[in-house]
Amino acid sequence: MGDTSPPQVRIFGTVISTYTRIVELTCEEAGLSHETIATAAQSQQNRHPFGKVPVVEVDGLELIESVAIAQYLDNAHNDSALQPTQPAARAVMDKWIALANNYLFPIFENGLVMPWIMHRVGGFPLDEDKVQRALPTVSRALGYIEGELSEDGAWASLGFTLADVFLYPIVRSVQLTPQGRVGIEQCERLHGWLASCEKRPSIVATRWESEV
Ligand SMILES: N[C@@H](CCC(=O)N[C@@H](CS)C(=O)NCC(=O)O)C(=O)O
Repeated sequence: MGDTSPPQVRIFGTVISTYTRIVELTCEEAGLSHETIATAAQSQQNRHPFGKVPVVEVDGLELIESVAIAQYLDNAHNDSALQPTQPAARAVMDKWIALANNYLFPIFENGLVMPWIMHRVGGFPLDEDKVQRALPTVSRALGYIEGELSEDGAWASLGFTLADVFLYPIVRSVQLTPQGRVGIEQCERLHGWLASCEKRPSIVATRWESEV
């Protein structure tokens, strides 16, 4: 008989959201049942003070901000298995999560990913000018990641950690655009890392509808 108990983690977010997937991925890695309740970021239903998703309910807590959410789930329910204990390794992981959130996501999302989502999902004409303007910065960011992976393996040298959990949905959404796919094909290490992640059950279980 199937498990009829309610999901332990309730995720309020948009279904094609990068950060909603980051939390879903963490749940899968921790073996936690979860459900995503479709909630638009800038809606009255959304309880994030700055209109972002996801917002999460778990263990009687309401949590916001994906770093806090992912760390809580891993610490409370997964023996912190996604976070290195050695301080230097931990600093590498934290650095890549910060780079992902503060620089990579805004660069990729604003100039490339969102124009394509607005076009493909929203049915609006593609903002070609915006995409073209963003491409040099997107290329530089991809080149930086590739350089770091080539030099010493960067976050990927740590095994699968929360850095992978954050970086995968962010980079994968770039790969799902035509320009991003071409750019990533030129980055051998980054391309290889994405391919290796794709075999992981948590990644398979959280695929976006557009990927299937
Ligand atoms: N700092 C937030 C960022 C979350 C975020 O940017 N979510 C995006 C969706 S992937 C969002 O809510 N965008 C809507 C908006 O900015 O209006 C976190 O870590 O949870």
